[in-house]
Amino acid sequence: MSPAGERRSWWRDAVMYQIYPRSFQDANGDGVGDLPGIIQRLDYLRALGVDALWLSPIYPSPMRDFGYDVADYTAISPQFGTMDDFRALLAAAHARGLRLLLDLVMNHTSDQHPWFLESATSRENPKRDWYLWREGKPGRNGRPSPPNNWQSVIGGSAWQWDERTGQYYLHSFLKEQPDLNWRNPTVRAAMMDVIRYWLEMGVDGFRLDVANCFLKDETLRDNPRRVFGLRPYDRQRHLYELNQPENLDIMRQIRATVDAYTGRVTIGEIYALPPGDTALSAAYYVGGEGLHMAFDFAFLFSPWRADAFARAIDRWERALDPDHEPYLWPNFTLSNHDQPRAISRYATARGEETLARARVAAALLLTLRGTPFIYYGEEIGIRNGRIRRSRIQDPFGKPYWPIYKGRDGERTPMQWSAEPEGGFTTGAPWLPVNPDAARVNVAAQQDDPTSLLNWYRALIALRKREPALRAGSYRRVSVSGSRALCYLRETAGQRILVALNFARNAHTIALPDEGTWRVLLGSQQPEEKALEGGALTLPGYGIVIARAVS
Ligand code: TEU
Repeated sequence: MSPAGERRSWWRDAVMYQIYPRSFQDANGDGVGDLPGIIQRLDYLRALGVDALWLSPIYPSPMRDFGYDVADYTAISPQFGTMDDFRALLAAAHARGLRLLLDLVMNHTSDQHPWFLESATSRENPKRDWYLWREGKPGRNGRPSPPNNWQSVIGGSAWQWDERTGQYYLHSFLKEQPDLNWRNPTVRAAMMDVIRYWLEMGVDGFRLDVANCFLKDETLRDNPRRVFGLRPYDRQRHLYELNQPENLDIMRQIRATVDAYTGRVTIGEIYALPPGDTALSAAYYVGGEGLHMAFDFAFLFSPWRADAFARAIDRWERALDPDHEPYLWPNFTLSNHDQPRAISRYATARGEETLARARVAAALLLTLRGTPFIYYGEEIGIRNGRIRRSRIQDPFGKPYWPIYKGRDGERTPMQWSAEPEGGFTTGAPWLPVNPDAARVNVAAQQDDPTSLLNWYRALIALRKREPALRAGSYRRVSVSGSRALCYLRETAGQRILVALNFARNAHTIALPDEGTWRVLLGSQQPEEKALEGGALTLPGYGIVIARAVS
């Protein structure tokens, strides 16, 4: 494949939309979102203008981690529907020009997966080596202790003792999520079959859960300690269970499997938290015939400062080196199902100001060089839910309460209308619908030209219309401390200027002095207004997207 041919592919031009299926639309009244519900909302998504949907896991699962504990990789959870529903969703999405990506959770399975159940029966079982079973070390009182000091993300040792066979197994996450042994070629082959199963059906690609965790140090060395951190997990440097060099080989194998089919895409979730250069970790997995894309989560942890965002963009741009062949491509994301929603991270005491920030954030996300990922509800300004302790569902939310309340807040139901339960369900929702649903909902924003929803639509439509916004280079013009960021997106024939004021007060920026600029979209300025060269004064939270008029 020629690098030039690689430069234009649908996923580089696409706007992606993440659906957390439990919370999107419930069609059968059981309080949990489902596939028929998603089908009902495809026209909404089409009108929003997004190009592809990524569904968080929909496979059969005991739901200990709400689907990130898979019990069968090639079936659909009855909670979400049937395989016929899935085929219907795929066809209905494709009929509307929407592509569909699945979430593949392949670092671990559920402890209820038949592979693990078999593996746990005896040390001699042929599937024993599909997981990471190890002898304990001799501990105090003759009791065995874990093979090394690795911690699970949720807390406590990553090793679970199994009484029946007298060994430990590794679980990087919950103990109900045993890690697979990716050094075993049979495991790899089984997973490639899973990938081909969905590709054959017509699925357009995959988001790969914790793609940098699959391989662990072969000799299980202890991680060195760090002094600071909330969880025991944070008080280690993860040298030996993350980012092992051989992990890239697996990504290459996945890429090769996917590339046997045309037009499919892979996006790796690279589990890397600041401090540390998250962009470099992510870039590693897209270089050298690795994945098509990887997430750099820098924006999820960025404070509300123009210079902090500018730095995150610079790091990502630098890590992905635009001159690299094959062409490496960034992506940007403000929110997902694991971190508090952006609008709430950036909220101030004033509702109007919070909304103004959400507009600036959206303009940034949708005018950068790189595929934008929108998290469901972001486009209408769903806030992070406040979940009472008794209603906490996320297992990650329990051990560190009240310092860390888990991830339910960012997973509350989509707010469709002012109807009961926000129009999400006719039953009792699995997580409470935010109390503001009567006011903040799709129906209320649909026909309001000043709504956040219509701002997202306008930005997405603009990105579609203007090649420079999709494919142009990124060049920073100026960054004024915490307050304002201005950049150019340029192709050979087109130059677009984006100026964003992150502050509540007006701010004046210097425009690149060549030519005149015509405003394409802006928060305050009327459209199509020409800007003089020289200086541009942005009102508080002002946004200008303008094209150079030659
Ligand atoms: O996330 C991995 C991960 O980084 C999170 O578990 C993170 O530690 C947590 O959100 C606290 O910040 C992926 C999935 O996105 C997540 O939903 C799953 O729970 C996890 O893997 C295990 O599959």
